[in-house]
Amino acid sequence: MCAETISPHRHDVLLVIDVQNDFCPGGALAVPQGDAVVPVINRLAAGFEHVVVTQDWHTPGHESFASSHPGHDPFSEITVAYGRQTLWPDHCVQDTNGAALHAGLALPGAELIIRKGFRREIDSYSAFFENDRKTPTGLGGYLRERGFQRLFCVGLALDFCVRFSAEDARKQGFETIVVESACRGINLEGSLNAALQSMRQAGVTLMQDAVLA
Ligand code: VGL
Ligand code: ZN
Repeated sequence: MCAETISPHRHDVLLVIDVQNDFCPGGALAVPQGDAVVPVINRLAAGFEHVVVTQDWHTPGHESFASSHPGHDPFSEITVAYGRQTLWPDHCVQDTNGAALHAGLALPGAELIIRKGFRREIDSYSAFFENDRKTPTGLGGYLRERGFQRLFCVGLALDFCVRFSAEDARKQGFETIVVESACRGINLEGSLNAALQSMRQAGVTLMQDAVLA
């Protein structure tokens, strides 16, 4: 893997997406090697003045859970009010251990934790807009008001929450970089390749690996 050197400056933010127990091995919606991102993110975070964290934060009985739709299996799709929605195993239920950030994350200076997916009827992959693509989380306004210009996105899962967050960040006018070595994907029916292609098309910069200068 070819590592690029980065020197974060004061208008840069490291956006750490959904590094939660349920997305790590042993969790309810485990991403293969999900926990491998933890030391990579910790190393990167040490070089950033500004770190923002997201947390998937669902109600019990959330609409995105297969268990809320009798007869439908996890990883199948249904149509809901806002369009197609993949159904997931119950995960990241508010205030449970599965929803907690991975204990190995060392982000003492994180300035904001933004929670998403907390409305029972709407899922939210993106850190900016929920899956109806209309309901804002407020993150765009926060980042603009703070004068940030460039976002480095890392975390889980590369083909869902990282992808949609990065694409929305770009649409919101932020220069957006995804560091792949600090992400892992679920890869549901080719979703990993689709995500990489879609992010490139959206103007997101993909870095295979990054080390601090
Ligand atoms: C995620 C599926 C469901 C993610 C969250 O963090 O990528 N994926 N909820
Ligand atoms: Zn979720």
